[in-house]
Amino acid sequence: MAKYNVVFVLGGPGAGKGTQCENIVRDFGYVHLSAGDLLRAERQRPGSQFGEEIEGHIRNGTIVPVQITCSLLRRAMEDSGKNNFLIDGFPRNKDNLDGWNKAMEGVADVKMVLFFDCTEKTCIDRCLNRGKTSGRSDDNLESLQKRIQTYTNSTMSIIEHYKKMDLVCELNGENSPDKVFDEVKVALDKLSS
Ligand code: UP5
Ligand code: MG
Repeated sequence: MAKYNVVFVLGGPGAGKGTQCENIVRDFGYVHLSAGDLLRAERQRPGSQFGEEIEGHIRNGTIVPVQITCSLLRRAMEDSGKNNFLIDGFPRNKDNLDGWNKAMEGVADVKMVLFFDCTEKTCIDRCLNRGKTSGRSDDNLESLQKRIQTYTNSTMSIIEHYKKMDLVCELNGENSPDKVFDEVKVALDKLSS
């Protein structure tokens, strides 16, 4: 039997992945692991051999090699002592998907993919607005255009892959946070029933 239950949370930059994950943690008791947050923490960790490489990818909106991201995720899963995880912002491309499947086969079961669909304009507006206070080195127009490009060229096909496996629950990320969460609740209730 697989050890861990996983819900992947995908969607463009600023689609509301982190916001909805906070709601889910509060009401459903999953552990939230944001791949982006784990990478940002690793970038800051004194002595990390990956700091510069990670920062280069984040600023350019490109994707960090899966060995780095997947080992950060796996360590966080093991350290938590828990079984149910929301993995936010991963897998983003084929390298991520293949690396995850190889490392986590028999260890983790992907139960569902929550996909927040948002227009490019909404994604950009939200991230630029957040950029006024976030301090994130990628919340600027130049990085955002690259993030959107990577999302369109590399991540959409991962969502399609999971659609074919009938695992995707697609939600309209344009709605208000409360309305989006109403839909999230229905999806997660179904999963636990
Ligand atoms: N907001 C949220 N929901 C709203 C709503 N319904 N209505 C109105 N406003 C809403 O939200 C963004 C902003 O919008 C906030 O101000 C929020 O209040 C508001 P948030 O919930 O933070 O959106 P989220 O989807 O989490 O946006 P985020 O910017 O975190 O998404 P990204 O996917 O771009 O960023 P992430 O941190 O996942 O990745 C960053 C970079 O790390 C990547 O570009 C990549 O370089 C690297 N990375 C990897 O290489 N590999 C990985 O596996 C993961 C990341
Ligand atoms: Mg986020």
